[in-house]
Amino acid sequence: MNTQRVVPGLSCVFSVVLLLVVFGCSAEAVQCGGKFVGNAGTRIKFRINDDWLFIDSGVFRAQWTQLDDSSWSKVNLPHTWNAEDCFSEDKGYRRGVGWYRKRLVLGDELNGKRLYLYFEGACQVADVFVNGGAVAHHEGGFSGFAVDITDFVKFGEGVENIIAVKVDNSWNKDIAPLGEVGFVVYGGLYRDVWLIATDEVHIDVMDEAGPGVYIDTPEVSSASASVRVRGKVVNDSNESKNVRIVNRIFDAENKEVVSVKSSLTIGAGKREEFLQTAEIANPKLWSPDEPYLYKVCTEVFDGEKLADYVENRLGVRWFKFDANEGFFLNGKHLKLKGTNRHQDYPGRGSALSNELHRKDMELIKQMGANFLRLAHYQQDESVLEAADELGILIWEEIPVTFYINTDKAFEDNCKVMLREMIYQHYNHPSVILWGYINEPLLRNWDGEKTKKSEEYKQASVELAKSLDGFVRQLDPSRATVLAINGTSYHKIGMSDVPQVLGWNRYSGWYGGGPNDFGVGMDKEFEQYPDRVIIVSEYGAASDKRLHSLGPNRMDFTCEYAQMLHESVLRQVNQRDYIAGSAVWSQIDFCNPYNQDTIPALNQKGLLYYDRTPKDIYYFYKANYSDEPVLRIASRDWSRRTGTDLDAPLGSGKHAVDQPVKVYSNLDKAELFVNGKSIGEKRMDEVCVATWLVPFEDGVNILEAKGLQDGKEIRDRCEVHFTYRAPILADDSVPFGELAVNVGSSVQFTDENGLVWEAEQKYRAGAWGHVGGERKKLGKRARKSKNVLGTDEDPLYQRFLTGVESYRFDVPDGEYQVELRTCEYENRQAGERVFGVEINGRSVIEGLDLAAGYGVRRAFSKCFKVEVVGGKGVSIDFKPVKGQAILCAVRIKKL
Ligand code: GCB
Repeated sequence: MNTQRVVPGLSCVFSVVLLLVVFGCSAEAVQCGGKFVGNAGTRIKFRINDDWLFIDSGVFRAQWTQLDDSSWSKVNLPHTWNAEDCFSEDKGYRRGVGWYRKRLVLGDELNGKRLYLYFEGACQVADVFVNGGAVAHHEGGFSGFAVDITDFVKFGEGVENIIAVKVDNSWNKDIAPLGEVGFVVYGGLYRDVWLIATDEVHIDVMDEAGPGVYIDTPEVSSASASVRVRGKVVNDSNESKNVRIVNRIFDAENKEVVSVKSSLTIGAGKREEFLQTAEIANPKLWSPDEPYLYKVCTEVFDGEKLADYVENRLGVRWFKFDANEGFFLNGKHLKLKGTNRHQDYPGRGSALSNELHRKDMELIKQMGANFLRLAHYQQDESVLEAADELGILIWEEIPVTFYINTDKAFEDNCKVMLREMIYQHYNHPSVILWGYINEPLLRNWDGEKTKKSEEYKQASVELAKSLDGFVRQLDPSRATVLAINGTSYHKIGMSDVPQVLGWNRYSGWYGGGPNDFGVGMDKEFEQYPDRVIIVSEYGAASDKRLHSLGPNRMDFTCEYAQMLHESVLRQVNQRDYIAGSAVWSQIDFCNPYNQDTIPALNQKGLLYYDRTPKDIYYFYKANYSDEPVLRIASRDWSRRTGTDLDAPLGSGKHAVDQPVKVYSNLDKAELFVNGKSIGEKRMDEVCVATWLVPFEDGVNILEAKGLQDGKEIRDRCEVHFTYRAPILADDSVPFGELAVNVGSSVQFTDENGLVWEAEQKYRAGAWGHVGGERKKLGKRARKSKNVLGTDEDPLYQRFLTGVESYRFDVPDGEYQVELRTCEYENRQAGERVFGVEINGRSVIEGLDLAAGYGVRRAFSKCFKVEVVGGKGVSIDFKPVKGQAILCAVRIKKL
């Protein structure tokens, strides 16, 4: 392993150069109003992400300096050990201990400085050792923490310091989140780690790992803003010091706007607080449209010497919530157009670079959102920075979700998390809401939905009250919020605790229909007119491979998700008392306990997990963004099939009308199909217009055109359409291949682009099933439905049981028939046994899926069939014990 050397240069400018070039680590110099003012006396920050060693198990005394760690893996931070296993087929991921070690050489020049390790996040319990000695213990996986290592380190060329960190993400009853929470509690040092060196006189680094300087604007008008700067200065020397604190405020062009000074006497080894106020005349206000940022530079002088220097941002803005009219920013009404974000990323888990965090924020901004809930935990500093810079209002929360522990230790830990979150992110003008609980009555820690005892309910309310009061006291300048998912929270008195009530409302997904959304919200408003309401979650999951012309609740088709989002947003817009809404969620994310059409993924994102936008992303972009948007919403559905049932025999391939939506914020658009206009349409109030497109067999080129201020805006996409004759043996439409998603009302497109059509009953001349009952795997969304040994889960998750036969009235010739099936119940060997005959010839005998393959494991087999005498293909199921099961079938002309 490389040893990292950390030596400050003569000035910060030099240290950057030297460290980057010579020692390969990165340092941040201090800069004030465009010029470097740091010198060897001021703070230096080194990012120490590279060259760590890692072992994914508990090791006896891994902090020992002499430990032989040569077999450990070399890793760079950010790092998590759960990036892959959270997607494993058995629903689990490793929750346990991992150890990290790093060797650090500290130049003699650092001797006499105060030295700290700053961890932006370690999930979820961390024990930090330096040179074998225990230095710190931190609980909570989502906030930063600082560790004073000054008394534990050695200096000098060739002298290695061993930093060892034990990280443990085991389930811990005293630390939120508890149990099966719907996202991954990724273990590891998954955010940046810094070494900070300060003078003995310095702004406090250990103050809940916050910036040590806290800025707010108690009074703001367009004429002036009063700025309050509070801070904590530490004197770690052994003599009393008189220090001078200077705060300079710079505008976005780095021009000094105002400065204030004060002095403090700080006893040896003591910490003192300062408070200064400054006025900014005619302040430029911060808003999502114009996220104007000032900078507050804090200098601490020890005599004439600049001892410490930090920089913080300042956004001047004020806001209020109103129960009738919603949200106001800087005196103007602003509907919160929002979304939710989890922090994980394919192949990396939670260990994202700052650049990847930033990219997500840019995608959110590009969509036009002005509001984001950081669900369900504190997120990376770079996320908050991006929110300030891009102009996205933030709801940040701690990870108390689904279930609470009624013990005092749990509550105490929640308070630690709240304090850390508020201190660490206090200076971000984007933050308007601090959250502390999400749906605590939903589940038990083991993920089951159990009825909660009165005692538990009461304890939840008490916890809410205690946390709410705690937050109000720490930061009266923001509003408190919690999220509920039903009226049971009203009954126990929880809904009146926060200043803003978040409603997670999945009308049309987990139950009811999309229109129940508005009905339910109106009832709320009528009964509780004084509550400020925000819709904190709504949404529907979708899978790019699933489509339907008649979509249904929880069928995972893109069409159902589109319909639901369009309906809910329309209803939100119609109601002024709804302060705003946040889609669940911006991006698909990993949840090992979700076993939907793609196992271990929550598919309610507007973007796929790899960040490719779904069609529905453009619905929001059209509604939320001021940029011109014109998007044909059929990229996700680029392979279609259809039949003209009235087509006479021998009449060849027909065009078939199917709906295509365009999302646009232009007034109107014209749609062209294969070069021909099929008409102009006005967009409705949520930016949607639908055309019936006559799809021809083969590739169809769709083009949409519209005008914005005289400028033409265009979009183009291709849809491949396969025409299916109503009579399969019709010579004028030669038969090639037909695949069926048996037992399902939706079509499935496999990775080769083959469409497995929705199921139908047999009709003479055509195809379909005879007998059988449609069933699906798992009764509820959360029940395990993962089918092992395949990625084509939707083909197996819905099926027919008791099917008698499957028929295809194909013309004479040679065919390949593929049958797919799977045992879906916990059956013992011998409980379900059946055979299969094709055109009277036995092809499978005594198939016992449970015995031969196990439960929920995909089975498929192909057979050759010769069709003669116009008899078509009849696949007949012969039950021996129990009923036959068929999941999918495919027939291909050879
Ligand atoms: C919720 C939860 C969220 C889940 C979401 C869902 O109500 O707050 O954590 O991920 O529903 O997808 O079911």
